[in-house]
Amino acid sequence: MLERIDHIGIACHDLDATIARYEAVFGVRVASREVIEEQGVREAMLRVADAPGGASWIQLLEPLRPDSPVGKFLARRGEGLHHVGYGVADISAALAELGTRDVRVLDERPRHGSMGASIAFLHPKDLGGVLTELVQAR
Ligand code: V0V
Ligand code: CO
Repeated sequence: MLERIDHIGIACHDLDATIARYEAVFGVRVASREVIEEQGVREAMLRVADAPGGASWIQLLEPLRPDSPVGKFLARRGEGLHHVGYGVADISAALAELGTRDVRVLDERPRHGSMGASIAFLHPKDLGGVLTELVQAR
């Protein structure tokens, strides 16, 4: 089911400042910036590498409002690693399969994600404390 690591999501208070840090430290480039209202985030995707299965990304996340997943995470834990996104070939098939397993699927149907992807989340308490995202790239 899991084909590769698509991205890691990092929660931050100041998106522009954090982009500048990553650019300065690693020389990585922003490939995409979006506001994704449904998820309550303003985000940027920074390209890590073009591996054979496709690039992987650092996703920097700033909350649009305090009462959002990233806003609550920042208040509770501060800045840091928020989630891991795994690439899947067919997210609807993956969700159907996971429905028969012992894990809480937070999205019954895929949602709109960054760069035209389809995404769905799995509960961190069922996966070693790590919020887990499935990503079917566009
Ligand atoms: C919360 N908890 C986490 C966590 N967020 N643990 C690990 N990683 C996280 N990111 C823990 C928290 O410490 C609490 O544990 C417990 O879960 C309940 O936390 P809460 O603050 O009361 O939060 P809830 O229950 O209201 O919501 C938590 C969940 C929520 C995970 C259900 O954040 C959610 O639905 N997330 C999925 C959507 C999302 O995160 N979107 C933003 C990324 P203790 O302290 O009680 O032990 S958008 C994105 O990635 C996009 C668009 C993309 O990639 O394209
Ligand atoms: Co993500």
